[in-house]
Amino acid sequence: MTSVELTPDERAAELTVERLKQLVGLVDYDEAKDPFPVTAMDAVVFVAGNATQSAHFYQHALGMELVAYTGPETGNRDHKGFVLRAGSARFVILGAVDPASRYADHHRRHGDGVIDLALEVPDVDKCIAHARAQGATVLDEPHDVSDGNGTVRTAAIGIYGETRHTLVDRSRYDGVYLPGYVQRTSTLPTPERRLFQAVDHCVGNVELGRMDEWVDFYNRVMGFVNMAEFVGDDIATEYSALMSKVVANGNHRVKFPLNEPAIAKKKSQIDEYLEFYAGAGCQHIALATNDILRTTDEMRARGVEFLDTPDSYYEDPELRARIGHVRVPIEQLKARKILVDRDEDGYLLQIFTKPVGDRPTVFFELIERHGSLGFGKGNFKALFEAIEREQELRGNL
Ligand code: TYF
Ligand code: FE
Repeated sequence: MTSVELTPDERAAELTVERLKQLVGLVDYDEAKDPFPVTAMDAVVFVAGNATQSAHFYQHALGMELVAYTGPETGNRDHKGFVLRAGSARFVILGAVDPASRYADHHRRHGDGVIDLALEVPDVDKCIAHARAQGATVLDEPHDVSDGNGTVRTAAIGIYGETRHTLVDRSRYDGVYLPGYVQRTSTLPTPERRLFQAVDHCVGNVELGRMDEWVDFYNRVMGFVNMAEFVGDDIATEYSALMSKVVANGNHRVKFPLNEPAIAKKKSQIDEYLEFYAGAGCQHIALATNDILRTTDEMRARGVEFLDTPDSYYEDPELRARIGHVRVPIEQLKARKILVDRDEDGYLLQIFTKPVGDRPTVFFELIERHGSLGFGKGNFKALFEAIEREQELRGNL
């Protein structure tokens, strides 16, 4: 059994293995037997209609720190790119400068969204050889990119919709992000304590009937394992209007739930996403925090809008009995609309933002884990009712 080792990014963020285990729920596993070893998320890469202004949103509203930049001033006439950090989480926001940039087309089709869930891997060539043998689409062949700070080895494979996994080996590189980027500091004061520490999971919405294909892709091509939590027919038709399964890399540091629409009484929120994103894509990014109360308060004060949870959720005797004792009185969760769920391993606290762009597509989740390795299945009813209230306001139900 290989135990979990910290990446340089995680060390720089002063995370410890214990802390990370609690934050994102890690397990030990044997990396030597993994055909496609993945170390961690490298970055969540977004395309925005206005990256310059989105970078401001991520600094101000999500309290992230601006650390690197590419653009016309650095010789990149195609697009601007802003790199933001919070703990070990790295977001990259791309926006077209040249009207012929592929990011302009991406934005025309999908609106603001996630183009790349980049993964840090110890051996790009080994991963690509395995992925190719298993039939993956290799979008970018393994190659080196270098500057005065060293060399990054990288490649990319296609996943659902127009989304990709860029693979990055930065073990021979000590620049701020990638060659082509220069160091840049925040234009706004960053909060004294960061508002989140790590990416917990990234969810994909795929077309009706295709969830199992993508689960199979992650199993076969990327050696990912299925996690216990899934939403099947039973829950789907009753209230959720979606089916869901979760895949994770060997040590569960990288977790990808996959949703597909289900035929239910109402129009599925997944159909709404697929319609407005013009296809499959990333639906939400869950951000791990060790103080969801403070983070929620701080983000609300910074203008982030969260989904509403009715008071009746907190007054339900069944919920109260099921969740038992959590670290704060339930009234404090109720005041902030934070959801709570418990399973055999422990409990978790979570809350969801409204969609952050113009289209009803991408949103964020905050999650504080206390032993639970789940995704808040017990909250699906309350959560999906909240989403449907929003869908109705948009005229899409
Ligand atoms: O990642 C998850 O599975 C949970 C639950 O539209 C969830 O956060 C699933 C679908 C959805 C919102 C949340
Ligand atoms: Fe989630």
